[in-house]
Amino acid sequence: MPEFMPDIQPIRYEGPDTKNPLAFKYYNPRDKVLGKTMADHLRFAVAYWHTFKGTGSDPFGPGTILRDYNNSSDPMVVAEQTLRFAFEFFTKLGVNFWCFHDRDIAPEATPAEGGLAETNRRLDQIVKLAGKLQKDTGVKLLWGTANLFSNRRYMAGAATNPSPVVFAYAAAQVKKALEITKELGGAGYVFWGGREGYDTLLNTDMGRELDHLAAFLHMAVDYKKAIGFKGQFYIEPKPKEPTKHQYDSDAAACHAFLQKYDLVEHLKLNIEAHHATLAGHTFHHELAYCAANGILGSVDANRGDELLGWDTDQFPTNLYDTILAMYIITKAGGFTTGGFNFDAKVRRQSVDVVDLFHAHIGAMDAFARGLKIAARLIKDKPLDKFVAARYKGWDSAFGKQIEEGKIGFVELEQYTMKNGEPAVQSGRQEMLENILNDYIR
Ligand code: XUL
Ligand code: CO
Repeated sequence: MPEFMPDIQPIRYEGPDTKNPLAFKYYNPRDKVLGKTMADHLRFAVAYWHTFKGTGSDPFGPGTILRDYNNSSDPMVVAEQTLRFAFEFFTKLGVNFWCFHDRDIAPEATPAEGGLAETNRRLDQIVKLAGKLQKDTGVKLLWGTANLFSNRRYMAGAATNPSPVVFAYAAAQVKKALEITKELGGAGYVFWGGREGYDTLLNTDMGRELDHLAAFLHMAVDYKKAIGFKGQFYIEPKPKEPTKHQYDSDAAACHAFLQKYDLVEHLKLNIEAHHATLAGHTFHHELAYCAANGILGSVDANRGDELLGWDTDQFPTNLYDTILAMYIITKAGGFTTGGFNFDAKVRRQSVDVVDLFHAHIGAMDAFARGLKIAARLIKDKPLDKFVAARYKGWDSAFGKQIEEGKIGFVELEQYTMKNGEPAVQSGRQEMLENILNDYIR
C-alpha cells in the first residue's frame, strides 16, 4: 500500500526546547508519572468524524477541506481509503486509540440501495478491514457509537421520537453498532443523545420521552449482556445543539436520570469539555461532579470559544483546563476503560493534512503538560493540605457525630446555644490561585 502522507514522518518526543513544530514537547508516551506511563494515563483517541470526515462546512458555506482519499465516485472505495488514511494518521501521530460513529466509517444505503440490510453489509465489509488494520498497527478502539441524528428519520429524535417506528429503527441501528464495537474489541460504547430533546414543549410529551429513552437504554444493556460485550457504556451530557434543550443536559441531570431508571450501575459518563461550558459549568466542575459520585468514565477533549456561543469543537490548548482535568481524573484513580477522545475539529481555514497533526500534537502536549503539573500538585499537596485544614472541624468528635447521623436539630440547637457565634475562616481563593500559577512551569 503506498503511503498517503510520505512527507510526514512519525511524530517523536523532542522535549520542551525543540523548535520542531511536528514533535512533542511534553508528551513522551513511555515517560513515567506517578508510577504509570503517560500513554496509560492519557489514553488518547482520534475522533474519526471530525478528523477524517470533517470538511470545514459551516452554516454559511460548504466545506473547504479537500482530501485525496475522497477521490472516487464509489463511496465504498472512499470509505476504505479513508480508513487506510486514518490508520496511517494514528500510527504517525502515535495515538493508541480511535473512536467512530457507525455512519462515519461506512456510508448508509438508501432504501432504493437496499436499506438497513445493505447498510449493515457495508459496515461488515469496512469493519473487517478495520479489524485487520487494528491488528497490523496495534491501535485499539476506545469506543464506538451510532449516529442517531443525521438522517431525516431522526429529526424528532431516535429513542425519544414520537413514533415507535423510529424507535425501532434506532434500536436496530444500535444493535448493529454494539455488535461491531464488540467485534473490534471496543473498550466502551457511547450514548450521546443526538436529537434526544425538544425544540418546543408545545409539541412534546417530555415525561413519556424520558421513559422511552430509559427503555431504550435498558434494551441496550440487555443486548450487551446477550452478546457478551464487556465494554463500558457511557452517556455523554450536552445541554443544547442540535435541539433547544437536550434531555441529557449535564452530569447532574444524567445522574438523576440514570438513578431514577435504575441504570446507574450500567452507564458511566463521557464528559465533553465544551458541553460543560455550554451547560454553564466548567469542564473542571463536570469532572469533579462525576468523581464525587463514582460515575467518571471517559472524556471528549476539546474547547469552545468564549466569544462564540456555539459548539465550536476546537482542539484543547488551555493549560488551566488540562491541569485541573488531570488533577481530578488522576486523584479519582485515572481512566480504566476511558481515555481522552479529541472530539475536536480543525478550523475551516486549516485545510492541509499537516494541520491535523499540529492540532493533535498541541492537544496531546497540553494534556501531557497538565498531567505533569497535576502530578506535582498531587505529590506536594498544597491544595489538598489547605482543603483538609478547611474541613478539619468535621474530623472532630462533634463533626463526626453529624456526619454519622448521630445527632439532629435538637442537639445542634443545644450546641449552638452553648457555643454561640461560629468563628469564620478565609477561603484564601487568591492565595490558592497564586499557588496554582506557581506550579505552571
Ligand atoms: C456532539 C458530540 C458527539 C458525540 C458522539 O456534540 O459530542 O460527537 O461525542 O456522538
Ligand atoms: Co462528544
